[in-house]
Amino acid sequence: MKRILMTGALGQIGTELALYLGDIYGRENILATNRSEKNIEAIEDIRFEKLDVTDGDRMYELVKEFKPDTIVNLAAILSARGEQIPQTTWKINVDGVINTLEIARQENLKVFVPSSIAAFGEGTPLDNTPQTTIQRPSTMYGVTKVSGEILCDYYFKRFGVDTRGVRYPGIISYKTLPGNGTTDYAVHIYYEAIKHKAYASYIAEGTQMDMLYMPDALKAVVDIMEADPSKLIHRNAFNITAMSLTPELLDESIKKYMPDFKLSYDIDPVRQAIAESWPNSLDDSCAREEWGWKPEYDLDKMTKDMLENLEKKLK
Ligand code: AKB
Repeated sequence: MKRILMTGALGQIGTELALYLGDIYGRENILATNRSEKNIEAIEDIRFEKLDVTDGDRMYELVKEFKPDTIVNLAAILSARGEQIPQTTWKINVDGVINTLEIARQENLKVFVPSSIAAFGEGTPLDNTPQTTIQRPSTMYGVTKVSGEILCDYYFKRFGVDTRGVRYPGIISYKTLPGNGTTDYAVHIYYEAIKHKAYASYIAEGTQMDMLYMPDALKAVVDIMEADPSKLIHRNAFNITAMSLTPELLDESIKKYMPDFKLSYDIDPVRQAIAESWPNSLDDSCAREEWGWKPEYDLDKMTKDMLENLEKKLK
């Protein structure tokens, strides 16, 4: 991976990944694209072009001109927003992957497409969820993520396109807010801790979901893309996780640094039902064995870093 075109580059992961990849491969070797220009200042001097991933012609034009060797396709509508606009979610999340894969096939490019814990659902074993298991998601976002996983496998097996990817759990970060998913509460709790020393969680006590701190999510992209292909048995949709969290575990951790923090509950039934259909904890041993996945941040290390950085950002 030397020259990279990113889609969805102004979202929660994209803004940080653009700068991270720019530091490693050179900022002139990154082309950040996004449907809107909102948040453009977050990617500093990285080149930006407007791109709606459902427009394959425009994507191809940009590839012809920029000549990347890799496309990182992050453009996606997340789980909670996806339930409000399911048809648009299908178009953006699946057409974006198909357009990426078709162009990669024609131009011999590598591809990174992230999947999600949302790709699991009814019938999936929820504890220590295996790499390969039943996938019957209950959200449109989840349906599109399973489709993306299968499409990436198909393009690798049928056409030899070098596709790779991980299943992201909830990602916690302080630079750009997530775009209306189910795991967002685990980000909001830190913002509200700094602003009001209190948070009302829309996810119920005892609800477990996997999470990852942003620096580990970024490193995963480079590690999987640079991994020795002869060691990859799975290639796409590797389970990765750093911690399985509940609202009360976050509360306990925040209280270590802010003893007067107060957690309460105001449950959102839609997001609660989605959370209950997702794994409690993932088995990420395939990622560990095949390309050395090993997260650096645990809950308390992440909490300390989040609170310190949000204190600087919000005060
Ligand atoms: C969401 O909550 O929708 C996302 C995800 C887990 O993919 N953060």
